[in-house]
This record gives sequence, C-alpha cells and structure tokens, in this order.
Amino acid sequence: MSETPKPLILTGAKPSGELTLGNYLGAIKNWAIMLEEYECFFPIVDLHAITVGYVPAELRKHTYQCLAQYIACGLDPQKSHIFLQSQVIGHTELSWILSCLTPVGELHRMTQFKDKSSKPGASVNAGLLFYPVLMAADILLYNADRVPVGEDQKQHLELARNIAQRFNHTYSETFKVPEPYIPRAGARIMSLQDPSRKMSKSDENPGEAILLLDSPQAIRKKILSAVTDSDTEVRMAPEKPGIANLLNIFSAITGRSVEDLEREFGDSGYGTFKNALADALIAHLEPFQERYREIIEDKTFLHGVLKEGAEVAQARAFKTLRKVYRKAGFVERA
Ligand code: AQP
Repeated sequence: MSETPKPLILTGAKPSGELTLGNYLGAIKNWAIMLEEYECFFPIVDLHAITVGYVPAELRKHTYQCLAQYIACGLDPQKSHIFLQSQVIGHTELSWILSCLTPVGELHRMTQFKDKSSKPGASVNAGLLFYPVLMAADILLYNADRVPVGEDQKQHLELARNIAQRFNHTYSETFKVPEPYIPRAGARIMSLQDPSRKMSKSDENPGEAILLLDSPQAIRKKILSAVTDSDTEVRMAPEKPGIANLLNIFSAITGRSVEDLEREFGDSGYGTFKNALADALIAHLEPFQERYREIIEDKTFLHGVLKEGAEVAQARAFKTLRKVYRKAGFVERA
C-alpha cells in the first residue's frame, strides 16, 4: 500500500546579508520542527537578493554562509530539500507568465515595496516591484500546500494566492492555492536600536541586529547598548518596546515564560537583566557557531547538499512548468 504523501511546505531566506537573530527566532528555528510532518523545500532565494544594490562576491559568501547556517540550525539535508533558487530552471520562467496576470497596481500597493522604494537614495528597479511575483512563482512551482509566513510576508502570500486563483480561472485548475502556516512558536524580533522596526540583515547600523555569527563580545556589547527607556522596571508593556523586545528574545532563547522572567528580573535593574540575557544568548549560540565552523569548511559536503536538493527541485519544477506552458498555449518541444 502506498503511503499518503506528506503535505509540501516551502520557505526560504534571501542571502542579502548575514542571518540575524530575527531570521533564526522568527523563522529557521521553527522550520526545523516541521521536518517529520511535511515534505520540506528550503530554497535559498538568491535571485531575490539582487533587487537592491549588492556586491557579487558578498552574495556568494552570504549564500554559502546561509546554507551552512541552515544546516547548523538543524535543517537536516537528509530530511529536506535544500537548494539554490538560481540553480533551478523554472522560477524566473514561471514568474514571467505570472507577471502577465498581475496588475501593476497590485504590486505598487505592497508595503515592502513602498518601504524599500521610499528609503532615501533608493534606486527603484523593476525587480524590486516584481519581487512578489517571483515569490509567487517560487511557491507555485512546487505546488506548496503551506508556506510559513511572518507578519511581514503575509501580504505577499495573499498576492501569491490571488495569482494562483487567477491562473486557475484564466486557463484551468493547475495550482494549489497555498495556505499560510503559522508556526506554533514564532517571534517577531525588533531592532535593538529602534524597536518599532523589525531586526533586519540589511540594517545599516551594526548595533541594530544580533548576527548569528557574532562573537560573544559583540553580542554583549549590542545587548548592553540596546535602547530601553528611562524607567528601571523589567516589564512587558506597550510603552516599553525596547524591554518588551529583550524579554521576547530572552523567552524565545530559553523557553521561559515572560511572566517568569518578569518575576526574576522585574526589580533587578536593566544592567543585570541585559547581562543575564547576553549570557543566555552567548550560551545558546555557542554550539550552533561551533557546528557552523565545521560545516562551512567542508565545501564538498555543501556542494553535495545543493546538488541533491537541486535535482529533486528541478524534477518538480519541470513538471509544473510543462503543464503551465501547455495550458498557456505554448507549443511543446518535439
Ligand atoms: N526580525 C524578524 N523577526 C522575525 N522573523 C523575521 N524574519 C526576518 N526578519 C525577522 C523572517 O526570516 C525569514 C527569512 O527572511 P528573508 O531573508 O527572506 O527576508 P526578510 O524578511 O526581508 O529578512 P531581512 O533580514 O529583513 O532581510 P533584508 O534586510 O535583506 O530585507 C522570513 O520568514 C522572515 O519573515
């Protein structure tokens, strides 16, 4: 008797910089717990990393780092398909077809586009505008059942769902309409210097983000200089966004509840609280960094992971692409 196939989940990060604690606590840490229940596709979406100015050698370095960090975070390549978006034919091809079904006005309404294009000095290229269509193609190419999304990506997933429905309606039933997957334990990590904004790889001020590869000294320095308020009480409250962010990080790292942390550190003063958080973070990241250092040295292993991942992904991608081309009226290659 053949087994029922597991539902397919797809999610990835773009190698636009070094991975942050936000990428880890908000995303990658939660992906590792899905390996048994789902067939997992974890593309590193490198084509998305070139919509803003970048240095080619840095992109390559960040891509290898991201791959080794995925694995060091517990994404087992034996139990998932890890690959580079740029190594699979189909993402950009499908994206073109989907873009012909997407009104430009919808893309102009995307919050991330508005944010990134309004940054002072931003050069707004067509890729930045079309980014969500490429993301829709990434998802639909594999007929993903579920897509884990953070708050910041909900709008893009909604667009992918609309595009899938539009294709199905225009041609005929082809794509599954992907459902959002809300991880049981997801955390939104904010900038250490401006807790109204999320922590990002591309933050310009190095004090804003903890990088997963930061040294213990750098971690402590960043936590100790994190923005708080003029009060002294360690308490979760809307008027204390800096402390709230640090409490969330502490809780996510240790698995302790915020109430428990408030009980222990409520009156201890910010210095004691921040030092305890720095200790916990350093201890949490140490084994990860050790694993990372071993993995990043082993290029043969890393290339093997990418080759295997790309082979599986390519077979699926070609299958979808053939179907899409046929439905869209293109003549099949003899
Ligand atoms: N601060 C965050 N808190 C929680 N989750 C976060 N994610 C990113 N930042 C946070 C989640 O990480 C996954 C991978 O993200 P991505 O690399 O695809 O792109 P991003 O969301 O644009 O990440 P960055 O770090 O902000 O990159 P830049 O600065 O280049 O734009 C996603 O699931 C995301 O939700």
